[in-house]
Amino acid sequence: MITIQEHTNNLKTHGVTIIENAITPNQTEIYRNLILNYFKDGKNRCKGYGDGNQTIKSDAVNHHYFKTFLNIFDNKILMDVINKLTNNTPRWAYHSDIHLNFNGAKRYHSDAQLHHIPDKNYPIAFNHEDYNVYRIATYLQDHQEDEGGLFIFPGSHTNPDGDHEEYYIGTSPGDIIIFDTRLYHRGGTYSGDRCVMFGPAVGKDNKWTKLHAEGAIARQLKQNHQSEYILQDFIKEKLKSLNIKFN
Ligand SMILES: O=C(O)CCC(=O)C(=O)O
Repeated sequence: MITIQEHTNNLKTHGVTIIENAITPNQTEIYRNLILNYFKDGKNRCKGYGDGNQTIKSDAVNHHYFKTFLNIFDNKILMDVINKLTNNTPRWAYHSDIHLNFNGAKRYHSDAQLHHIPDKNYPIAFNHEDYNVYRIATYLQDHQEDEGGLFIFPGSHTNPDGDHEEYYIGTSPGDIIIFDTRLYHRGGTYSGDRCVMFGPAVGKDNKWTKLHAEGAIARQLKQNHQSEYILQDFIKEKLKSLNIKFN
């Protein structure tokens, strides 16, 4: 079994680590069905993304329907890794997305969110050594034998201009990927229904995580056609119980 120290070393060096079998098969199936039902029969399209017909839900864990996704934080290894990465000062980064067969992320990109802050002109691939925000992703079907999982350039989170070799992460359902939001990554292709929870994100309690949150909120409001961001009480309760700051 990988130790907490090894997980954090992986994240520092490669920008990614995987917690295997973190979610039970039963729970994985429940999550997958939640996503399939949410988008079933043309429902709940994302109005503020692309052609307005995409099957993504931005800021999804802040939506009552998806609230059980927060149970991933009951995994002790996940929280131990987060606490170690953030020197026990985890801060909520207000950033989560749910996807079904989403094709908008097939090209390499980083998930830095600062460029979404209006009028600040941060570059798209923002990088700073204290920008330590991590996303927690889970693919809800088996990608061990295909290329439907996540492709990354290991090390690109700290050295975006380096010569990196592509690496494929083919997870089993129930595995959790933690990655540095600066890491260059892209989604793979899959012939079946591809259900993905991408995010939520948590960072160190510093100004970069606050700016990440500001950018993520601006993007999500736009995509959800909302004018005011409201963090739901069920999230606040959960974050308090986990000692994750959000104010
Ligand atoms: O579709 C995927 O597997 C990756 C999604 C992604 O990279 C993103 O939403 O930033």
